[in-house]
Amino acid sequence: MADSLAAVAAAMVPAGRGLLAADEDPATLQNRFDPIGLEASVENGRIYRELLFTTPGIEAHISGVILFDDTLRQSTFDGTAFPDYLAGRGMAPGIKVDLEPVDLPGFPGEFVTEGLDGLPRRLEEARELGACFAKWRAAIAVGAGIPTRACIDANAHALARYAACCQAHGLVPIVEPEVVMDGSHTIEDCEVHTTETRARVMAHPHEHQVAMDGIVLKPSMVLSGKSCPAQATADAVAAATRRCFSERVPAAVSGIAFLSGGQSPLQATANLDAINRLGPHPWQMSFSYGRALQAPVLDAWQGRENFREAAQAAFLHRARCNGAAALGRYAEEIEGGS
Ligand code: 5MM
Repeated sequence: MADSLAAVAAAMVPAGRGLLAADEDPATLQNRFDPIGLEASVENGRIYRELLFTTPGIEAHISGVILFDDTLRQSTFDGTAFPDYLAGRGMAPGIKVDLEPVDLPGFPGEFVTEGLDGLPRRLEEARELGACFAKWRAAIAVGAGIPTRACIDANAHALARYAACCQAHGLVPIVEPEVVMDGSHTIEDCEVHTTETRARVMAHPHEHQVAMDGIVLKPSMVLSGKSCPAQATADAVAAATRRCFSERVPAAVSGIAFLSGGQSPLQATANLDAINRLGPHPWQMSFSYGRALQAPVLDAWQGRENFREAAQAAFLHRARCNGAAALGRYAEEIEGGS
């Protein structure tokens, strides 16, 4: 079992490819659709996801797709279940299994992600539906006096229990500790909090006997807070991110696939590229982007069938740029030609 988990995990982060996070819950999907005036109905969600998944050539850059529970049960227009469709094109299907972050009692402004109750049953069902991996996101907020050690530990503990449960049910866990970008904190503050979060998140799986070669780590990059007046350059982001993760994440971990977390699509690509240009490291350092891959697609699509091809071209282009960045080979010329 451990071997096959390691093989699946390695296949999720191969050289020059990364993951598409398309696991928005209905409320988040509505937020994404609001700017184009589209209702996030079940069918509109299905149509949009079909547009993404059926983009010609996308499998050259996308190794897997994280799905929301309802999408795992949906099909293409001609009746092929999405997990089968994705697997048939060499893209691993996975499922978001965390529920939502809820207030952490006693710690105002901090959250802990729920979803452990009933998790074994949900994982079993997801596996039967074709999922080969799962995802759980912990959101660590930064502000005055936060994050606290209690918040980081509560989330790290839940992530470890989730990861152990996934592996027991034959699914690779994506472990996603996100130090949230909202706020006016500096990149130096972010590095301190990301380092502490990484250390605690890496300690708990070990205690819970999680096989490290059977997980994919999905962290946030070390960034300036969104409203910090001094925004760090890509080189500074890369240096701080590499300091935080290089040599401190066990080499056995199959791969690191960063989230975009509210960076613009171009920033997310440039930062990933700068991280990979800083020389060799033990794992693939790739992407698992939601907004940074999808924002240009939604802009191009506008919810209109006649813009479908333009939307798919925008998706393919962004995926190609990020695939190049995962190898440290992104260049402005690539942006120019789609
Ligand atoms: C696609 O968004 C995911 C689910 O978000 P909700 O729980 O709000 O519906 C999210 O977890 C996502 O997988 C990651 O945060 C990465 O997305 P970004 O946009 O940060 O790259």
